[in-house]
Amino acid sequence: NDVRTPRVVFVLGGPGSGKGTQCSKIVKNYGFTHLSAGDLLRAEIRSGSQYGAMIQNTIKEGKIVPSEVTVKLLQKAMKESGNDNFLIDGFPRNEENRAAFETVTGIEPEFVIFFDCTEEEMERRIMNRNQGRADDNIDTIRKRFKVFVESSLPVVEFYKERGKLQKIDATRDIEDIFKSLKPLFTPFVE
Ligand code: UP5
Ligand code: MG
Repeated sequence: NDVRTPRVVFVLGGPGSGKGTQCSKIVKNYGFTHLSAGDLLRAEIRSGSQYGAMIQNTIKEGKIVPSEVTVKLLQKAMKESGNDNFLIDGFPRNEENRAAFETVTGIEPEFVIFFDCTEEEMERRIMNRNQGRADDNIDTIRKRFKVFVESSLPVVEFYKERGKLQKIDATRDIEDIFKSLKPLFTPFVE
């Protein structure tokens, strides 16, 4: 049977909460493909896409790119991966994202991880990152926090109400956080 339904885990959390860091560790140990929606959008800017300027401005303002663009990029990356298990990092960021992904792909997440972290700690982590991201400046960081609280936390709440949320204390060190994630993924390797 070659019609397999992909298994998806959404990885949510504020800017700098450690989504990318923990996804890399999960990938190494549990055979998932990591798709960071933010990374896909940044690659789309570099590719010279017709949406490049729009995406760049949206990211600089800390706002959320329209779903049709992001969902298309995610779908394409899923197809190209040849894998069936996906960690989707930093998506869905609002109700529109959530509904569009479900409608277009027909996929509902197995579960949803939420990295719970204080803004003080997230700000410290981002300001120490130094990877030249256009949104890693104090002005844009404040905007990202505001959008996260107003638009993304309601999505976290949506999955909590459906019993799908795994809330993780993300203020701890990298290894301690990973230890709490392991039991969530061991069922997938058996
Ligand atoms: N670090 C990580 N874990 C640590 C720990 N436990 N203790 C101490 N330090 C830790 O980590 C951030 C930094 O902290 C790193 O230097 C790391 O070493 C250290 P990282 O793992 O990179 O955190 P992450 O949560 O991935 O932070 P990121 O900045 O990537 O989160 P954002 O959600 O802000 O960024 P993303 O790339 O997802 O989105 C960027 C923008 O793209 C959005 O603001 C939006 O404009 C746009 N976007 C959309 O419009 N739609 C989408 O669907 C997705 C993005
Ligand atoms: Mg990231």
